[in-house]
Amino acid sequence: MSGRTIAALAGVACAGGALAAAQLAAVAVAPGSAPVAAVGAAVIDATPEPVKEFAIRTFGEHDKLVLLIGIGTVLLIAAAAVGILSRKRIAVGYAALAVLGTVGAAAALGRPAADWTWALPSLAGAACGALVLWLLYRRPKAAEASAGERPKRSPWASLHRRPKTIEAPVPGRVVDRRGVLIALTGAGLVGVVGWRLGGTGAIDSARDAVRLPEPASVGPEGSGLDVEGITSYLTPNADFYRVDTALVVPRVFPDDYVLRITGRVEHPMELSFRDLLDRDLIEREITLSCVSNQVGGDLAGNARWLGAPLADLLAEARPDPDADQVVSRSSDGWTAGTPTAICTDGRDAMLAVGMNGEPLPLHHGFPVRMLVPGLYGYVSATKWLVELELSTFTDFDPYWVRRDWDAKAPVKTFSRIDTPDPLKRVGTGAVPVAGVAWAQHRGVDRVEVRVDEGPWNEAELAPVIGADVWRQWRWEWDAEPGRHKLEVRATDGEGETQPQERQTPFPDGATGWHSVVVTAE
Ligand SMILES: Nc1nc2c(c(=O)[nH]1)N[C@H]1C(S)=C(S)[C@@H](COP(=O)(O)O)O[C@H]1N2
Ligand SMILES: [Mo]
Repeated sequence: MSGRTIAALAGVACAGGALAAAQLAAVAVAPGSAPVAAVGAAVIDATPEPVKEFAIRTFGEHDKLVLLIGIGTVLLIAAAAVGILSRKRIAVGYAALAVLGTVGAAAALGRPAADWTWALPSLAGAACGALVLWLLYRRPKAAEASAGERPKRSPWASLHRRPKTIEAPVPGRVVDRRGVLIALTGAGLVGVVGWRLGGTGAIDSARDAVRLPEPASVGPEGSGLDVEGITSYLTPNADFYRVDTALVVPRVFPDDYVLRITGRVEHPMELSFRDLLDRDLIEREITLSCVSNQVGGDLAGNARWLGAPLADLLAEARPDPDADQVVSRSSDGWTAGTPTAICTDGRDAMLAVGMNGEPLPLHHGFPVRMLVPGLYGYVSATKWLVELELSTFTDFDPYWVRRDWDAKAPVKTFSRIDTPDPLKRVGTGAVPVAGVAWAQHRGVDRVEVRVDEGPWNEAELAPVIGADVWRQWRWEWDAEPGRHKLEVRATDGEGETQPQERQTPFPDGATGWHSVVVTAE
């Protein structure tokens, strides 16, 4: 290995040592305070809207993984370059670590849930990185300044006795080859320990220990159509789409849980998790969908939710008459704003604790999330919910509204072809065409399919249990040989037909008919 490569690896070892130490320190402070997590979260918050849309469109639910890989790659390249430069000027290495520590600490302090201790992991990490740098890079003695010479003493010498060979000399410092190996291994080990200790073990056990009470009121059970390839009527928890800004999943322990009802209310309240479970809970099937869903997209799911009715809680808190917005706040500071009038108009708005018979999964808001049928998730479905603040639409802009998304976003009527697959070859004759359609809180009354822009054909619909759930549909197509375009459109319970005109998800939800092209032969 050339001296350059060793120096590059030494740079990576310093950065790795810094990040691993910080990861370990973050176990004691908070998972979100680790520098990569904090910087990643800050990047998510600062990303301009078009880039964010691009990321969701391109990477879907893997957007966070892609971000982490991106940050990791940038760090790796920068660390290698700094490692090489540090041979000539060691100050470059110390300066780079100082920048890493400062940026990490600043990003962590900027998180909504942060207190001053959140700066510590980044600072401790930078200090450890500096120590590794000091240990690895040393000034060669004049006598060693030719290749193959052995150093007399290095800082490592106190840790392991045998002298080691040094790299071809460059003016400046030389890097201890074996020290690099030790430092890389050490950083890896500390990183793994930090990662494991910071894992979800404790919160998983807390979730396993939750016993959900029986609901006081049980809603009807819907059912689906039996067609191969159609979206299942109820979405299993493991398959339910996930959208949020949380790079590190918030860990909210039921034992410490407090929900605060604050702001423009006559009677501010605090409820424990137990207080919520002890209320008369309702269980309802509700379809949740995301405003970022594209035509034909799958950012929607249907589950049986168990929760405390929101309207009753608000009634107890007695909102001021002018408090037209309920701001719901998550433990990581994310906010949504929902019209008070909609929360209290009789629909099944709830603070959910259960999803398909289980406590909420971690990724879906454990232990408590909000749900309001008929509204997109970003204006209603706050996960890891810790506060309801009665406010007004003039006084407060929640997270996505500050980023120019619409403040009041009812779900748009939507229909999707699940089968046949686009561009797939099908047989001729009877081919089932099927999918789902939704228009939460207005309901789906009709779904129509057409072939090659011919006349519309009415599809068969699954039995309806209410306006808040999606409906599966099915139509039997008599396919003739050749390439064909299939299109679908739905009509909601108010008689409005889904518009053909294509609109992007920004700022209040996509529109347009979904189509697939298939070849029959
Ligand atoms: N705390 C928090 N809650 C949140 C979000 C978020 O970013 N943070 N995203 C919202 C959005 S945009 C949607 S579409 C739904 C998605 O809920 P799910 O991940 O359970 O499907 O959660 C909502 N609740
Ligand atoms: Mo969303």
